[in-house]
Amino acid sequence: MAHTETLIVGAGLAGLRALYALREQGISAVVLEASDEIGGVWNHNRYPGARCDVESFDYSYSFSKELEQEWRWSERYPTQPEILRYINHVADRFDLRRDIVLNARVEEAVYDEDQAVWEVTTSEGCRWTANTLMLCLGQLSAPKIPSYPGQEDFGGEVIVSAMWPRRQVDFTGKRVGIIGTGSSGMQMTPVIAETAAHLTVFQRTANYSLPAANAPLTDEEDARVKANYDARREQIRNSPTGLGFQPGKVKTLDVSTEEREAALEKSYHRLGFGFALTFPDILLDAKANAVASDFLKRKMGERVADPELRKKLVPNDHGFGTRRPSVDGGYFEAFARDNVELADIREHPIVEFTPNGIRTDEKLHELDIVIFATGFDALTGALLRPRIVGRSGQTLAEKWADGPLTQLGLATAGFPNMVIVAGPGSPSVLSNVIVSIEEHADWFARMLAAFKAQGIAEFEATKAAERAWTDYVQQRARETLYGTANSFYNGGEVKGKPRVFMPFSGGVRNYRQHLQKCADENYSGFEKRKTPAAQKS
Ligand code: NA7
Repeated sequence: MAHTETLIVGAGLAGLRALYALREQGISAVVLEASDEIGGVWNHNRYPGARCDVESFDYSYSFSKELEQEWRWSERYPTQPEILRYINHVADRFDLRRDIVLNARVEEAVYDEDQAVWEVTTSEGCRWTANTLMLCLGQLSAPKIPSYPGQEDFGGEVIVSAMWPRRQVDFTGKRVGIIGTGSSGMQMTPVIAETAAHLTVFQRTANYSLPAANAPLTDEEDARVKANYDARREQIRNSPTGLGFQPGKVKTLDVSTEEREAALEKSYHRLGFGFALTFPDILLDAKANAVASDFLKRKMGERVADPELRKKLVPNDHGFGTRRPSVDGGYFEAFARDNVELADIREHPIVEFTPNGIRTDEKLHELDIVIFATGFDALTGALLRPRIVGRSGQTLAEKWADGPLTQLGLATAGFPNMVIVAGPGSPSVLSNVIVSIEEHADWFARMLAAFKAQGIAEFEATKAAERAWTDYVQQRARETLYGTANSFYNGGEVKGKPRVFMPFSGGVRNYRQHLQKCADENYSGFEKRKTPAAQKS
């Protein structure tokens, strides 16, 4: 059985960054990665058209000035292959691979209360012990895969967007069906439409989307951003959602109709997600939200010529931003092609798969390939996949049966010496996640170094602190409009999942202040013990 001070689970953007941060603080660490490659979701989501909907300059690490200056992004919104290249470059440049173990899926982690160590077993039967367990498992990484009657009899191929095969999938001459119209479905639709003989998009809920306005990055733009990168990073760290622009300060209804329209028009063409921050109350006030929603519905409608199709493709059941919107590159325009068809499965639900395709209650859609772009068991899904056993044999799944409980999104009582990077209770999915990742990685590294220096053998979130923070997360969410929709933010889209709002909606800047206060108070909300609690009793 091998031992390290900290076992990091997951070699995605979070795991790599955590490894770097721990090394900087002189703490040994090993990363266990289930896949045979690093990269996390950027390794698995290889579907055509996959790209990040946060700008490349902002969706990148800030810890190294040299890296920041050296790396040259080619487009405004980076593609999946480019991000994966970046991640691999970082791993090489900072010599991270020597502490990464691939093909090591963590099946079980059990806390030994007497020794204050975690005992971890991988699917290959390898065993590790560590003083601290750091979960870097991703917030949108456990795919949600529906199962339909007759699915096993389908004669074609079924592909899950988030588990895309490494081989080239050739759509030429194929009849393809995509189930799901979130970011993944919307990104792949125009790309697959170009080569498929026929494409059917199965839509349950129409989604808001903004045009990506993607473009190659010119040398001038690259130089301009790199000359002022520090200021941009500072702006990001002090922003609501971790994006590199100044959010609007004046409320929606405090400006004239013309000014409002002009401001929305400007951000619509330039900001992608940032559109939500054109005015500060778009996600807080129903009237303000209606203004932004109506604007977008009009814009989306203008992209669809056919009036019947327009009615179906434009959302009518939720306000903009209450579910995650998309940033697309030609999604609506794709439906103007002869080979692209929309199947409204809210109106005509899927009844079954047949050997030849998918039958709705209206007709049989004959298909050769079906793609599930059906999203993820968000925030808690990946954390609950391994069997994690804390004090007194309690599993994390048992502890979180009614929803996640965390002290500041960092840790949960009853699971000493275990921390979570960018999980529930942190801004995670409501922010540019790499900002939250870096914040957590550095913060945890400093905390572990401080505890090491203080001779702390065991630290544990207190029940009072996690109750207070979880209530605060709910309170902040109630101040927003997020509660008006079922979404992966609140578990509303997974059957049987507790209906609890999970991410912290108070913003990146505000969250950072809470983290700082906690650290300044020598990590308040955590019990710190030089001797493990079990040894005392
Ligand atoms: P999302 O945004 O969760 O979208 C999933 C889509 O799949 C959405 O349209 C769902 O419809 C649909 N869905 C889910 N389950 C079903 C079933 N059973 N039947 C039909 N349709 C279904 O996931 P994405 O992968 O697109 O994007 C997630 C994030 O990953 C994205 O925000 C980026 O950060 C990367 P619904 O809306 O629930 O009716």
